Amino acid sequence: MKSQAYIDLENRYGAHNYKPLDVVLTRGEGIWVWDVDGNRYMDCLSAYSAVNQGHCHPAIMQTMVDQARLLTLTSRAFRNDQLGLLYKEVCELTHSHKMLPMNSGAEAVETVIKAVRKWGYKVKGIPDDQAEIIVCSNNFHGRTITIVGFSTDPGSREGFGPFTPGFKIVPFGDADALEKAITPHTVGFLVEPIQGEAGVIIPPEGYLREAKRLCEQHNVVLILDEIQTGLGRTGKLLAEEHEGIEADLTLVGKALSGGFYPVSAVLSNKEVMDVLRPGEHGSTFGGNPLACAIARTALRVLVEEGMIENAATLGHYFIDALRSLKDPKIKEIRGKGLMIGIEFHPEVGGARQYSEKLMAEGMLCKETHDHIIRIAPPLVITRDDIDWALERIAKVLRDD
Ligand code: IF1
Repeated sequence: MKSQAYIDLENRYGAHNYKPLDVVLTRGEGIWVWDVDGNRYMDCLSAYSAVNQGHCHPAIMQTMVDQARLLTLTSRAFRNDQLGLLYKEVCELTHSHKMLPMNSGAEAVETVIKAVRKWGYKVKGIPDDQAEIIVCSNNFHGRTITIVGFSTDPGSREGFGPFTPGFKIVPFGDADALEKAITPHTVGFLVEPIQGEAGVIIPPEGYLREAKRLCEQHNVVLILDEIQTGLGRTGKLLAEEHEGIEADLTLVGKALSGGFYPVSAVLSNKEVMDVLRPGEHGSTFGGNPLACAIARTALRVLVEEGMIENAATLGHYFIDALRSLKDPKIKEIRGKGLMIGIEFHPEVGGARQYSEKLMAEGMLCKETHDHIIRIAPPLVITRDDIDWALERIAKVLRDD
């Protein structure tokens, strides 16, 4: 079948909760994907940073096949020979002392909300049902009712109320506002080190360090959502490293499996997770042997194949080259590592047109919030690949 036939099927039988580009992909390898008509594209979204290791990484694929032949799911009623090994490898790699495995990023966020509230009641001594968690405006932490309830994006929350109470919203990047929002009932501060969906918004230098200091001062748990920024995307294993801090709780997901399987986790540097007792939290698939085996290899190749350092080096190269285009339509180029955003002036008429023009040139990107194009290729990209992309970006902007 050709692309249109697949598009017709999706339109006829599928819920319309997305507006995807009309490209029907059938194969991926490294930074490249192919559509059903045989056209090749550079994937500059990496499934929102879930494919940092590149599409269909052979070593991760082999692990998945081998483990799938052995044991896929036991439930946590029994133990398995992959979970403890993943715990050890993740905790040593991230300097964490405990890990709780889940499946989607949103489930990791919901897990941390439960854990930090219970820590507030049992350890910090906050009156029952009075726990407050501070989040930032323009946040994105997932799509559950509780999470969209503290979103400031009307499109994420309209029509889904009533929402979960107990959240306060402060401007991102403003440490004074954070300090003013802390009360004796505050149990946690949940924040993305760089706001991805908001358009690759990077906070002022020192903001996260000050947030860490304020959290320590007021006995508030600092929770960094590294589901998108983590695992090499910004040129460090975790984006917190750019500020030389360690969060109390860290959320990871997406590339934790290299795009092969939903795997997420809450990493804990504090006793917070010890408040969860047997039977108080879990999930059918959380910590299953297939997920754990895949995650172990996904982390191993990320480190052993130098992907993190590559993201740092080539991120600088890519951002500098984009800035040197000096195109008057571009308002700002933002980024850290290979997490890059190109913000256009509103007068150009929105960024979607550039997603579509770049697709015609063989590059798949995604616009966000009308005026921004996100550029986030797999971390296995080479300098030559980036030069290939730069030629096409320059052409699209020139021919505009
Ligand atoms: C969609 C956005 C990105 C995340 C952060 C938690 C989650 C995400 C920082 C939840 C997920 C995904 C969701 C996906 C598109 C993508 C996305 F556009 F929605 F906002 F990346 F920016 N924290 N982000 O980025 O993880 O439950 O999805 O596994 O909903 O279309 P999840």
